[in-house]
Amino acid sequence: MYCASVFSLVWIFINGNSAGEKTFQANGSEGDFETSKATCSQAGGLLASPRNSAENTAIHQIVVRHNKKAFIGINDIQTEGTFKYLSGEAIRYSNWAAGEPNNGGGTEDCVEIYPDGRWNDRSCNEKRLIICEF
Ligand code: 289
Ligand code: CA
Repeated sequence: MYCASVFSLVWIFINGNSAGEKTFQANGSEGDFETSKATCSQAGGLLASPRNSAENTAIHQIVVRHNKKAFIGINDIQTEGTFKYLSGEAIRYSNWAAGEPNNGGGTEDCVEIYPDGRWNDRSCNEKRLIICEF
């Protein structure tokens, strides 16, 4: 038990990215939006949900490290054009790429973060790097 706790702390220290109270982590695995949410939940966390630029930068750095786009915990599944966190709270911070969100093809209800840190609305069925926050 003690070894496992020390290992996790060392692992977080080496691989995690912190912003304020949050630590963001990825282990390289990928999944669609539902799988990403479930994976983070099973790990005792939440799909990474940036609420300010410091948190977005921490997530962005993980995307660059893995060279893989990632879903964030924001979507407009319930009401087209109204983006909300997983809690149902409407977002107040955003970092959309130019021209986004565009609901391309009429089916883009999830949000991916690009290697430049900007956001794009994208189909929830794509597979993306899973980044969790703790
Ligand atoms: O299927 C459309 C997506 O691949 C993306 O294509 C372009 O990058 C832009 O139109 C994006 O908005 C879109 O999500
Ligand atoms: Ca889009």
